[in-house]
Amino acid sequence: MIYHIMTLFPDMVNEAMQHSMIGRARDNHHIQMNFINIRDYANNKHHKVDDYPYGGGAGMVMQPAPIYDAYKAVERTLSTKPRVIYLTPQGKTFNQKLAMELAQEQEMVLLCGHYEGIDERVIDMIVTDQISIGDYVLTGGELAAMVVIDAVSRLIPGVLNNVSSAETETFDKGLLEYPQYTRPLEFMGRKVPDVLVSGHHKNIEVWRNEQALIRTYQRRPDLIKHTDLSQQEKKILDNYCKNR
Ligand code: 6GU
Repeated sequence: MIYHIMTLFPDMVNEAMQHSMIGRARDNHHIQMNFINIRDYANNKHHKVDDYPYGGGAGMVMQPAPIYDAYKAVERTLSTKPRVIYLTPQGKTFNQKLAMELAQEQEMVLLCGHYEGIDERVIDMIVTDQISIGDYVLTGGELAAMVVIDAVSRLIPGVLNNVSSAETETFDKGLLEYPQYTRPLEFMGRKVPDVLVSGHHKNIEVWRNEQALIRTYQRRPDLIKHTDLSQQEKKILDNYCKNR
């Protein structure tokens, strides 16, 4: 996967994405990041890329020309038209399903806006997808681009050392994860649940499925569609509710 990141703050993204799994994925060439500094495409000697909004109002708006020229410079290096993702609170809310869809691409362009936004005309001309990472407002698209890159990259084969963990985790089955424990067996008087040290693999699996279901029911009832539950799962939740 090649991410072409169009931004006024390439160092912010580059430096943040040098650590842990994503840093290793870059070192191993499972993913590649190409930074395009939009300011390099400013056509004036002060390298100004924003101006006052027509019609008035607070803040500044990013001008269309530098963004258009920056995009065309990327496009010229590619043989096919990539998806061009504009990170904006006006976009479609990002989720695991969209991450899985984007992980199928060979490359993508991520456009990070700043100030009050980007001139609508260049959005109409080059953008294919608009994505928001949630219902709150950030100062720029860079953090959102990093969220998308992180969530997509971990789905690319070879990026996680554990092949199956990307598949079995939270949201794949539409449920939250079961609780995890490691050594010591007892911490400040609190013991690890007996079943996990029983060595009985079937019982462990049953217990984990129950925990995942109950936890989702407690914390994110919106994720549970009762029609999708098996008879067995309905029984687990009924039991849990009765014994509370
Ligand atoms: Cl993608 N950008 C900005 N600036 N704020 C956001 C966002 C994106 N998603 C949520 N808030």
